[in-house]
Amino acid sequence: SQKAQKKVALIHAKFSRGQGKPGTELGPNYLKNKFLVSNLENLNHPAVDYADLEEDVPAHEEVHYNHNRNLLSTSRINQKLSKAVQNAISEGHVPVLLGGDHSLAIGSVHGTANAFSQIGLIWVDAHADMNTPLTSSSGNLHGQPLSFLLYELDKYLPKLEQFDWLRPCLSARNLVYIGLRDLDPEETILIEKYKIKAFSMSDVHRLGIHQVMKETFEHLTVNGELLPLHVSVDIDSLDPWYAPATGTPVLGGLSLPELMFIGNRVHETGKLRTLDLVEVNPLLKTSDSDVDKTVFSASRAILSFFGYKTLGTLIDGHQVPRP
Ligand code: EXY
Ligand code: MN
Ligand code: MN
Ligand code: MN
Repeated sequence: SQKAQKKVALIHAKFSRGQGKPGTELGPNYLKNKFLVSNLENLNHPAVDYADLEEDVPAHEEVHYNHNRNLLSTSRINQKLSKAVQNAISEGHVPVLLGGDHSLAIGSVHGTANAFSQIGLIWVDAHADMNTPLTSSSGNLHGQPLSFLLYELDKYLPKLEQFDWLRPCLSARNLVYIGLRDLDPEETILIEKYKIKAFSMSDVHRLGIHQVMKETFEHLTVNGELLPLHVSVDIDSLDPWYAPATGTPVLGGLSLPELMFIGNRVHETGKLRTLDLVEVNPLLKTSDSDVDKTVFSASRAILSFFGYKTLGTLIDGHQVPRP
């Protein structure tokens, strides 16, 4: 039998105020399904319900900054989330964030970064999520989490007293993007200026996903050792064929097998410390099969990071019966 492996600490992160479309707060209830839980068990990574976080600021108390909405609730819930992630890690678990919109990465990455001396962050997304409150045209905080997290971007952030608790915690050097295909002009400037490792969809096609992962791990290796990894998966990294029920779908994305390849390679390194799966919105559908497809893809994506392979799983003690 295999040696005991880390438990998965499921954090139900019911975020939706980082963007404008109701429904992402329902994501966790769909993502925690029987298929996910029973397969995690088979993979020797049993799941525990670790925390359940909701945005609880009444609408009339919400604070906005220019056109950027919901700073108070987003700050408060992320502060709680950061603590939950740090606690789960200190108890020896791997936190898995069931989102929720991508503004949850503020607390999630902050928690992981504060649990280790240095981490590597792999951001799998159609978008760069690197706007600041001054560059964002939408005013949605889910398009901005990295500007709150990176040391290098601190000087571009206006002073926001709601986020007094938050200090930048990650060097641009330790970030790798995979799947990019829809960037705002200032995001492209920042990626260029700080020489951020970014594999766009064209790079995925040019190199193949195998080479992309090889270069990703080389980039995140320091003094001969791969850094502890936080992987933030936006479901819109997938082509909308695989994940239609999401707020900002972009054609021309990753296939599910490519995303599962990313997950399998990360699992093989043994370095995964936190995983986010964000932006599933079960209300954004033209039919029920849109939700089914999206949840199917999201569940398999999560499982791939814990060793789920398309060839199947060897279950402890299972034998082929003989007559
Ligand atoms: N760049 C656009 C914005 O800042 O509004 C779109 C961002 C979409 C964010 C999704 C979660 O990745
Ligand atoms: Mn996205
Ligand atoms: Mn995103
Ligand atoms: Mn494992």
